[in-house]
Amino acid sequence: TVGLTINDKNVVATEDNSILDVCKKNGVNIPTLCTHPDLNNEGNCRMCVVEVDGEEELLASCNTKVKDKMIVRTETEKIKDSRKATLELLIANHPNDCLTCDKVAGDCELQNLCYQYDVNRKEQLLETLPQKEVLDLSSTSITRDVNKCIVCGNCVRVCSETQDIGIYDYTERGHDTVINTKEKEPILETDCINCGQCIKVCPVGALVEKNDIKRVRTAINDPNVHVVVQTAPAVKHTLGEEFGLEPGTDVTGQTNAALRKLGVDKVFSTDFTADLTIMEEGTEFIDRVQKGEKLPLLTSCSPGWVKYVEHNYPHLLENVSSCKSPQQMFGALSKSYYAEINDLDPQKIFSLSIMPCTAKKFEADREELKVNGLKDVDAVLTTRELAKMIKMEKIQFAKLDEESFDNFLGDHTSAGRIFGTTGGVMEAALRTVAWKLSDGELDKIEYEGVRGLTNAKEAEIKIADMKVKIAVVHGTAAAKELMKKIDNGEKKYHFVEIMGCVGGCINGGGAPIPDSMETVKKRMAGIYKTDGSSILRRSHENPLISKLYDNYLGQPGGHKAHDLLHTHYID
Ligand code: HC0
Repeated sequence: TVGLTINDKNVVATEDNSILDVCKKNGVNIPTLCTHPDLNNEGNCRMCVVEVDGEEELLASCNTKVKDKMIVRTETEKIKDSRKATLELLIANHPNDCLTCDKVAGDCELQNLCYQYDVNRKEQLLETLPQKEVLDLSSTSITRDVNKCIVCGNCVRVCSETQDIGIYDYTERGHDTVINTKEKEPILETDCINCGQCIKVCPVGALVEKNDIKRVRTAINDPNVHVVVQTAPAVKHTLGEEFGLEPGTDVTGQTNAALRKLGVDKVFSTDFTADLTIMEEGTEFIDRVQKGEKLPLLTSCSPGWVKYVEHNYPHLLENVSSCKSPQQMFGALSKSYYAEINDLDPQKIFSLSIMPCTAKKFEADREELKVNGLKDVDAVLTTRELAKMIKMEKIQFAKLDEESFDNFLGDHTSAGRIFGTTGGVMEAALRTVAWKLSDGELDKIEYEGVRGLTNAKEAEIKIADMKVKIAVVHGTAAAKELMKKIDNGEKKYHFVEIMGCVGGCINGGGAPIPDSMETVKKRMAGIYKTDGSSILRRSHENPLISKLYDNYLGQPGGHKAHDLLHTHYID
């Protein structure tokens, strides 16, 4: 350990820590634009400079290690002037469109720091610089405006290090350095899987989700359109963060109430069709095991992951479950089962979904998921977009009385809820598959081995006279490692759950920001807390699902279920 002083206060630290880390641990705030708790530091932004006795120049605290007897100051006039100058340079190159920027005020770190350091663009006699690039609107999930980029490098690192995809890179040199896609092509033409992790680490509005609020408003305000909404499992444990509640807090009831206040006609839940997915995917799994074909079965509910397979392992697409994701199953049922029961014209139903995921916008747009020419889901809003709408309507979210779901497509078991975290789909499937294969004898509920944030989890589970080999991975970097081994025969499994984002949907690209793995752990704990206190914890126990099969679908895996709930990816 070493002893040093920070702003005249003695502190103790270990030598391998940066000044920034030690300051943070001791409650000393240092502004940064290019650091993120889940990423390595590159020291690009120069906002975190500090004064160290004996050093002439200011030092970047993020990549300067502490030393014994160091004397550090974090907020002198010299430092403030330097930070202000850095900010002035950044905003001289930055579009002046804060009024209409999709990065919400308060979420834009650049704007926050300009307030803090009293940087006023009007005082500057700087010419408006020519626009460097046009807005990239090619992706259905991500909007990219190079003009707003401050070259912090966070998107480069998250895409290459965390996700191991790497569509972004630094281009040009010196003052002209910008971040662009590697071949400077539109996002749509890259290997982007739409996961949106780059949006979450962008400190400004250079990367945002494609804004679908206007389309949703238009539908809600049209008296001839019937708007039904589904909310994803992870949304129910993250939306509260936008209104000051602890990560993980279960806000299902308040979310239902807020959506009704926003004017949607019926409020339902993706957790319901997550239960349905288990019935369909469980049946598919048992069938493949009995026939010994297309194993391992790979889950299909994460659209970022499905896209990743299409790009990298097209020859393994057959292994991907034919089940549509719960989002799409819900959409398909809203325009068939729900429409029939309520004597509604499917053409007049607007199926809206609230997702923690930017890739869900892409999924909803896929041609091969249409039924009778109709899209299952008409619009997808991220958790952040829903929060924006709630704030714009001045709804006091945290004070709302809890409300329940509407009938038919809402109530669910907590097996559907745990889908929102890595390992959840597998655990929910095991709860039902074990019960089915053992003729109701095996009623194990909690499978600890598939839980947690370990990159790759695997287990061998004895069900009746079978040993089922399973694996769970999350984040495409870990998926890449596992897929290599599956592809070359080094690893053999029966069933593999893969989610495109580290931690699963609770860390989706549409989740509240800022967040980090620490936040993700709390969100995960919230989901398991709700699961632990639920009465119905296995998908096959959902009475609404039994009713759906009895009155409409017939058998799991049957003809009608196939038409509505299954697909074949044809990239
Ligand atoms: Fe997920 Fe889903 S669990 S992908 O993360 O399977 O986005 O929350 O809604 O569809 O249910 C996201 C979350 C979903 C779907 C479900 C699955």
